[in-house]
Amino acid sequence: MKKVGIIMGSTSDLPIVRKAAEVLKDFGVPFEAHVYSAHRTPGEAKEFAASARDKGFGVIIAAAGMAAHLAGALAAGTTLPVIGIPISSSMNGLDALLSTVQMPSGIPVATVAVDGAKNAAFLAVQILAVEDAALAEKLAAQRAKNAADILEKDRTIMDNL
Ligand code: RP5
Repeated sequence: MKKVGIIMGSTSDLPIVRKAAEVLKDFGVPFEAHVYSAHRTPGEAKEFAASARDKGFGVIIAAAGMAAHLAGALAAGTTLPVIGIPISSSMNGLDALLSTVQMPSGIPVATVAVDGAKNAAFLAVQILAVEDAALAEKLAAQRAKNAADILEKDRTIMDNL
């Protein structure tokens, strides 16, 4: 199976990024995490993007806050899909959301919600599941469990009012 690369701009992003790693672990998807910054370590970020496909990565998750250029910078250096997580380290994450999502044509970043690390991981799993039937089955099972959990809550909601 292809690996997921999880890149964060700072270790201060770790409390959010950890949630993506937990989802990937639940699905048994291999991943590798790094702290590379578009601004503080641009050379390492560029090298990671340039070599990611040859190193067995299938998708990259990039988390950054403030002037969040990391996902875009990685996307500029690879044709692998890049998923951006805007981190709410200032302005409730609105600065990071716009910095991550507003990419020029031809260099997309699939941007999830502010601090949306879980969905970044789910999307990464869905991308890998395009070519992996066993992984697609795990996703379907997870959706079914989600639905069952909600319907169970529906059955008891009147008792809680
Ligand atoms: C971004 O700036 C990082 O991704 C982080 O969200 C934010 C603040 O970084 P630190 O100053 O906490 O290292 O580059």
